[in-house]
Amino acid sequence: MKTLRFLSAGESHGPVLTVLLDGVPAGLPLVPAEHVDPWLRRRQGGYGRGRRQVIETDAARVLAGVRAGRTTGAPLSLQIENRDWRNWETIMSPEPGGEPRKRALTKARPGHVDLAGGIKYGHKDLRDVLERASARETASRVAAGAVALRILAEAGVKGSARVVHMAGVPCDGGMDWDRLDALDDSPFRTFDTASEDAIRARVDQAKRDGDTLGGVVEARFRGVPVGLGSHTQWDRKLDGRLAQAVMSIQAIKGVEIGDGWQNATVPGSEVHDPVFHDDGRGYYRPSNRAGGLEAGITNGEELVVRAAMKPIATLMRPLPTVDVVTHEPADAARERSDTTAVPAASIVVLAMTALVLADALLEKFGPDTVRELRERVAAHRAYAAAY
Ligand code: EPS
Repeated sequence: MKTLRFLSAGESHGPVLTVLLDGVPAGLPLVPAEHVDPWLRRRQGGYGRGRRQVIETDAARVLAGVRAGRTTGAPLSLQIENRDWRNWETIMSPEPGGEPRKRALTKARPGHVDLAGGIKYGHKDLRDVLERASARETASRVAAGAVALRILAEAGVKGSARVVHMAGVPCDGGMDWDRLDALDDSPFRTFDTASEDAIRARVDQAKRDGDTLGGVVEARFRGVPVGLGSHTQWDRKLDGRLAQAVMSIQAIKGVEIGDGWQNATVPGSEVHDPVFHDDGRGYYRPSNRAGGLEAGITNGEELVVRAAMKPIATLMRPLPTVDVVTHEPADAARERSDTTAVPAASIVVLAMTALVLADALLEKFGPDTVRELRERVAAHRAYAAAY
């Protein structure tokens, strides 16, 4: 992300998460309670979450870049408080010295950052790596992504996030832009309410078994202008940029654009989307197996990105591991955790795809202000339809 730049800092049990977003155009209406906090709440929700979410009530506070409800064009800084920090103040203290560290974690959890990160950064208290690897960090991504969604909305682009497979149960049920509220009403963020009982039963069983579960989530955007990204260089291709951003999310192990995996199994005549033109509508494709991207450039169809989430690595019935201090066999550490966080992951995937898409939008249209963005997108849409 070179035009819209995003960085964050903050540990899972530190005092705050800090978000920096550089390159936001001036004049963007931005009121955290209205535009950011609802997304933070959605990320906190979903069936299968642990007790931490009872402690936290995530809300974003603006530290820089907004005056009187509008962005100024200066770097945007947001802060999210970790309420749980009060319970961890001594353990997480940055001050040197003091009593030996409490709650040192030495029994590396298979599948988590613990062992590789401990070796890499030279820590024997694995908390020094796990605190930053924790999915708590995804609250920062969602706050930044909510701003990206605001930028996209100014350009006529709308995003959505849903779960299409969870706990081993398929729950696609098809996309329905007119019923997005139903996703907020579903504890699994799915339109397929008929599958909910089966998913709930599996999550409940996994919790009883001390186990965890994964799933597949989808982020989708409509109104995407044709021509974002580029075919000209590997690192400018938008599909590659999306995959990197989505793969960087904790526990995401697979990314698909459109019908990616299915398309690999059938002939090209059943994969590529035929093109039509209509004077009012411009170019269009009745099917969208490409998921809105051809050769790394948006083609004007809905952008569809799916991501596979592995089960969370902290198991209450732990796997065998080794204590990194004694080198003795041990049961992996048990930290309070979630049984599953697939519905939350859908919001994080939406946030990361929104950031990449907004970056590509700002790169193409180069606006300093939201007014310039709107004008340039409208002119480009007219050009592309008549092309
Ligand atoms: C996480 C472990 C749990 C999750 C956390 C991610 O945290 P805790 O140990 O404090 O209960 O709740 O996720 C969040 C705090 C969050 O806001 O998403 C982990 O180990 O990754």
